[in-house]
Amino acid sequence: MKDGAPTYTNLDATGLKVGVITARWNYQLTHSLRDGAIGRLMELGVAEQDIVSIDIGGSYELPFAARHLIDTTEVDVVIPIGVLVKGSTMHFEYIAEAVSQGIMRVSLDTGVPVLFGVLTCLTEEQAKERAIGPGNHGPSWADTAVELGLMRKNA
Ligand code: RBF
Repeated sequence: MKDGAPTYTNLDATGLKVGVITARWNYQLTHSLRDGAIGRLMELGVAEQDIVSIDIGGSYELPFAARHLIDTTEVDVVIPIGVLVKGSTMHFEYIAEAVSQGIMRVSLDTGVPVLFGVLTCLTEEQAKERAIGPGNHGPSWADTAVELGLMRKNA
């Protein structure tokens, strides 16, 4: 566990329904993050049939897809997953800003927690370190999702 990362205890996610949305851009990284998140969700007791996992095009589409999942399924919490790598144009800045604002808006508008499972990296190397192997952020997103999902479900 890295310094500064929160630790959680007594997370029992039995019965929790979780949406996972994965962007296909940088798919080797996003799918590694997704697998890390889903593996941890199941360790915490989420049943396979209670995980709704869909793929979408790129990170920009994550807020819409999160809203769609919330409106059409019974998910208690959503983990949107994307990897943005800074390029030589302004796309990175526009997409990162829109996605972070959009995700927060969906979460507060619907009352369903939606995490920020988006890596915004300056280089591919940074992205790999955070998506593959021991630095994979997916499992810690799963911990956060379960904590918030239970908060809402048990309210
Ligand atoms: N989507 C990502 O998830 N990660 C990226 O690094 C990324 N870079 C992009 C760079 C350019 C120049 C463009 C045009 C799109 C990029 N996208 C990226 C896709 C974006 O999130 C979205 O799917 C498309 O713009 C279609 O709405």
